[in-house]
Amino acid sequence: MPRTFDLHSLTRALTVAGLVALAASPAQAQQGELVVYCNVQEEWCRPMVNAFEKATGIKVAMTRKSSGETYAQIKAEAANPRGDIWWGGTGDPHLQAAEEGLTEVYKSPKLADLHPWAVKQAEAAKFRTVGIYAGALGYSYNTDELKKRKLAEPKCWADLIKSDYKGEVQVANPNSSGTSYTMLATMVQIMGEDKAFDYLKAMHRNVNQYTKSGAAPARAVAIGETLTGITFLHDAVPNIIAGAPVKTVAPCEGTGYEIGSMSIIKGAKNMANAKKWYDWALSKEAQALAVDAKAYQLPSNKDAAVPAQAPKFADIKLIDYNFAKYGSSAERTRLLARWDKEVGALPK
Ligand code: S7P
Repeated sequence: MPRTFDLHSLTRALTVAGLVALAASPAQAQQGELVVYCNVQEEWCRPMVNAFEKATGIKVAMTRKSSGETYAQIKAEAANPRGDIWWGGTGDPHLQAAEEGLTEVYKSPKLADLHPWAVKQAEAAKFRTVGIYAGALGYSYNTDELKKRKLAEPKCWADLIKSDYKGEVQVANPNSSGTSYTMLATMVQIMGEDKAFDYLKAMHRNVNQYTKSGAAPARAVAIGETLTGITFLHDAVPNIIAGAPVKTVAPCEGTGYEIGSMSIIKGAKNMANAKKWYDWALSKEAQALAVDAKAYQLPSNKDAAVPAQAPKFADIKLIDYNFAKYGSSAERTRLLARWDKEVGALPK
């Protein structure tokens, strides 16, 4: 008699086999997963993910985007969050997300190990974010290209709107890029809002491209695609170390800075693992990974070594950047809308 196909027994057998396989699977599967939205350069995101997976057995799915883009994604996904942890990126959009309730309150036991500026960032957001590094804004220029054009060394923001720099300034779009929003908010704080917009309109005549990513102009400077590029100063350092003909400028009028931040996404599906990442990322061991990744920000853990090549705040004329104001939802939304209308919309 032919054997009959017994669906019930087959399902039971497969279920048992599945359970056995699960019990025998490596630590990774048992520890679950984590979805990381990473905003620093890919070269730093990747080793962070690898080291965390190794330390915890948690499987990480990571995507890299710019800060403004990640903020917009988290907002769009708020009803059904797909990310767990937002690691890195300029502090302003993290503060905006905190104010809008898009991120989770968490007081890490590691807060005690951090510099006051990183804790201040957490307090400003009622513990919905925290500082993980700091870096100053400025620009870099290609020394070979400068010589070819027989120009004097630029030193100030004012140099970037001179007619000699027509088509020779590159900067990101402040909607996608936290770097560029920091520049916009910096100009407003240095010059006052109307003068800042006059300056940005004048700079628009010299801009060859508004990139999506904030660090891209530093790479374009290194290969001589543009004479100058506005970025965080630390984003130009790897190119200088690699031997590119590049110099950085901490502008004479003064400049703003970022407190790179980290937040847990509200409603994270892997909440316990998100907290594990959060505590781990604040440790000196995790922050030490930056140097190998050629990331030269100032770390927030007091015991983490400061990379020798990191631009020193003591050498830079820093403004007293008002993070609470320029990271507020109303101010950030309003300034970006004004930039779109008065600068982004101008013909090239
Ligand atoms: O490259 C490092 C870095 O400059 O990138 C982060 C930030 O997301 C800037 O990128 P976008 O301008 O593209 O958003 C900074 O926080 C970090 O220092």
